[in-house]
Amino acid sequence: MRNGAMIGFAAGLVSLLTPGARSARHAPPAAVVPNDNRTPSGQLRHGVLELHLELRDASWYPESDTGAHFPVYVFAEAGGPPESPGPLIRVPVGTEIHASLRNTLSVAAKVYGLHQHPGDPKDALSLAPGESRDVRFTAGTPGTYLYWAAVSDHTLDSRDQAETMLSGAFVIDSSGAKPTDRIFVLGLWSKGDALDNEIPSVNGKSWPYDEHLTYRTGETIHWRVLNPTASPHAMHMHGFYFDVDGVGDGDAYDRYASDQRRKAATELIEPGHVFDVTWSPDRIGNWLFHCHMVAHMSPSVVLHPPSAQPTSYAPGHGHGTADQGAAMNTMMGGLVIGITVVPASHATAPPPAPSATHTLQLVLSETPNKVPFYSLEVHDPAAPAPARPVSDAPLKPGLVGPPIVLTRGETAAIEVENHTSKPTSIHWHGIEIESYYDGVVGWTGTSDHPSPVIPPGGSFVAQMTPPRAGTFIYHTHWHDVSQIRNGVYGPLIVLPPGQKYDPEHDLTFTFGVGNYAPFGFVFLVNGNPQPDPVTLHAGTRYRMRLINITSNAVDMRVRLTRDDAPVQWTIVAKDGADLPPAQVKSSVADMWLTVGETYDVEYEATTPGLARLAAWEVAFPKVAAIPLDFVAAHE
Ligand SMILES: [Cu+2]
Repeated sequence: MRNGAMIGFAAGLVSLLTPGARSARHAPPAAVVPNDNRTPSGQLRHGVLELHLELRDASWYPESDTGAHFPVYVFAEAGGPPESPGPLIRVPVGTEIHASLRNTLSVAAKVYGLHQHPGDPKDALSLAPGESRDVRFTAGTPGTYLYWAAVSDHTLDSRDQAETMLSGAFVIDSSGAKPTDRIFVLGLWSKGDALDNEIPSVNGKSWPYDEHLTYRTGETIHWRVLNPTASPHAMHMHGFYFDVDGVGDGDAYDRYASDQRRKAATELIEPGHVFDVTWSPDRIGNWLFHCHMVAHMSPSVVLHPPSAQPTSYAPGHGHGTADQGAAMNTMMGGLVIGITVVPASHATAPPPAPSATHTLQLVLSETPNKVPFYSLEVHDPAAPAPARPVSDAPLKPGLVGPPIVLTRGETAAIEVENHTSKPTSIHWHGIEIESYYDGVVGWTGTSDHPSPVIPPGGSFVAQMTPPRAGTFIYHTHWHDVSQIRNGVYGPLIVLPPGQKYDPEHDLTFTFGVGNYAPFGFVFLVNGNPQPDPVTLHAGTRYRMRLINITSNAVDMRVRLTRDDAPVQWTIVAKDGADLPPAQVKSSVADMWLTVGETYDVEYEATTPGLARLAAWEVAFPKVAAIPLDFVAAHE
């Protein structure tokens, strides 16, 4: 997926070694101004947009305006400051665009996407150093598009270092539309191929220095999310679903018919792609929309080398009010958007929380110097403890927590007891929960009453009344990769009222990762790198709950095969939300399952035989697979 070729920008390398050090004989390039994509660029008169763009050298400050900075190439509007993302091109359908492009760089560049949409994605304008060119075209079909440039022969998904910032949004509104949406252009600066070498950002800044959004309950919100980076991302919303209204590949856009819009809490976005969403918050408090890759939601190692990091990294007070700054001690960084939902002006006080009728405990403990380091138990008086998928065999550690089973509409109180030596916090992924219980320490809840850390020896009672039956996840929201790679997660299953949990026919496959001898870094199914076969029956319909709660497996593929060919199954739910009838159909059992995503599928083998459920990441050669042995139908 990613091309690791490193570009030897001499100036960049010098500046990386000694940030900010440049020859005194030259003025440093101007600082990049973060672009919130709210103001279209150019002059629109009588159906014609006059637009003058330049490619410029600039210094990018991903965090504070006085912090670490990097030499980059960016777009600018003539006479304006260098911007990241590039100046917003936004016009009504039918607009004629008259654009000029000037390359002020000392290197040649190719500019893509400045043409009628849809168009040929390979269509590029080549500009020698110092060269200017004019283009004229009609905007094209309404939708969300990208324009971008490279100073090499790299494609959009292999750009590196300074050229990764040469990206901008290009939106064509339908006739008469009054834009009230927000546009988020994802960023990923890199200095090599490893996740450790990246600086993720949104609209030109990294959390917590990016913009924080405030909405009212009941408001209808439209967002456009654009990914001109070299990596896929798994964009996850805390506490709410969004409806995916349309998707595009940057050059062609597909607006879904209303019965084909999917509900999602996590949406995969491939390099060069876009998606548009609509959502509406009905609960107040602080929330997040972020990439679920741990590497993209943690402080960038480029900006915060481990040697310089205190054990409890606090991003500080560089953005927003002092209160917000204090609330941001969440050890997050990068591709994270903070959202605060306030009551609508006419809002009445929320009804008092119902008292819990279902009380259970989730107990975290540890076994130092052993694998698994962490072990999780669920004590639920309402349910006999399901067999924990763990074995004493030394090669088969069970790095996964047992399922927690709740009932739709029933208030549950889950007491998380931390018997480990490390602080933690648990996030109830996908559940439409009150903000305070959502588990992002120091952020969710409110600034006066934020979600607390669960210290060693401490406990926290998370209360929730799930409004929806489906497949969810509980997992650590402590941004310490060792917890997510040591099994501090498990399936969270919500059943309709009256239904009993039936693990014979209701199967959960939780895909995770671990890193331990003798396997090294491995994929796990239900906590095991080499799980034992499961015996099932032909002629019986099974529900299979598929969960990706790895650390960074954003482009994970799942396939159910017999005789090496994928079978047909039926997808019935995504992220815990049942699919509407128009979207339920039989499909080939070969699909993406990005990190933080869940899917429920149904499958019935018509004849006995061995099947194999396998998951792997495109860029990573190891496969996690579980054999499913279908025996003759029950008599
Ligand atoms: Cu990401």
